[in-house]
Amino acid sequence: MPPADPGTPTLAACLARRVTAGALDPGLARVVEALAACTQRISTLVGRGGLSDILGSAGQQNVQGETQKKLDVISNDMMIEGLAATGHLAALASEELDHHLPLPTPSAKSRYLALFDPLDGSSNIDINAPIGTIFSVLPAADGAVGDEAFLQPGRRQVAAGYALYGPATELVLTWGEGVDVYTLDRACGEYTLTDTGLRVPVTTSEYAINASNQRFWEAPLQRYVAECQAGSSGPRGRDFNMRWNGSMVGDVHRVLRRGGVFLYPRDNKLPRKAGRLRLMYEANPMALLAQQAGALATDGVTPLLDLQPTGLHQRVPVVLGSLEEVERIARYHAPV
Ligand code: AHM
Ligand code: MG
Repeated sequence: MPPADPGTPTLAACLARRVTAGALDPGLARVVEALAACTQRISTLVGRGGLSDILGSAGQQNVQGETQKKLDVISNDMMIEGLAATGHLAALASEELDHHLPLPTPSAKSRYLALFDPLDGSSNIDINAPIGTIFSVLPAADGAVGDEAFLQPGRRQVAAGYALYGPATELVLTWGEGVDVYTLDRACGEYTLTDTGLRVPVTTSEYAINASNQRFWEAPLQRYVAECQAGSSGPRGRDFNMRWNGSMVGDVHRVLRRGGVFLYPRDNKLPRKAGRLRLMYEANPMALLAQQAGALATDGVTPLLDLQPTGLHQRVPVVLGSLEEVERIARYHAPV
């Protein structure tokens, strides 16, 4: 393969530079390097589509009662295999595993916990539409680790990001110091820095929601969407556009890139569930990315990053995006 373009730093070079500057713990760099390598492998597989035996159902359910696709299972196995040997992870947790998986950590220092949704947007797999991998890294305390060790508020994340498998594969990453985008250069097999310091516009005229659930939404969301739909003839005084990818990675990526608000609210379709999306490995990493890009992510009222988790697979309502819209929705939730 040809070498990477020397003018555009690779992820490996960016990690090495931060480690040398003392800005990044080498153990964490190793963990992120391994996460990125896993997503490269998944990207290669996804890119083969129907040429590999990866499409369709795996014929089994995960802990959340969802039917797993073959690619959910294969991606999960790839993530576990790729992360097991870093020597810096005390344990990992996945959407596809009932409980955490402890790992051997030869290093007493630099212990971390990794959480991931190995293949987000599963319903898009068989139609060749955008899908992704979402990940979060938390610090690990000394000693034995159980599921409860993962139940740390999102503000404690030391790294978070996702890979989007779209027309291009992009890795979007934060250490809590801004958001960088790396594009997979298929010619040299390296993630290459293509954008840095993403900023989400404060004002937007675009929203994203699965409108087929409208009759189940609570009053504040009914009001918000009705006002967007009323457009220039309603109280907002301007027309809005709606987009829905069916993959959180695809929808959040659009919001990070050009602004907008992504909504998966609490509804009364399944009142037992607080929402559709999972706090620990979907909402929290996206919330850190949003916050680092100048946007905001709440459950309608409270910033997601402030929530004290109560379960590994806990679900949460998500309101994420351009500041003005997320703040407006919080006002609509305020008691009158
Ligand atoms: P998954 O992790 O099983 O793929 O489920 C999460 C996905 C999100 O990516 C997306 O925002 C949402 O589910 C789509 O839900 P819907 O089927 O209501 O469109
Ligand atoms: Mg998901």
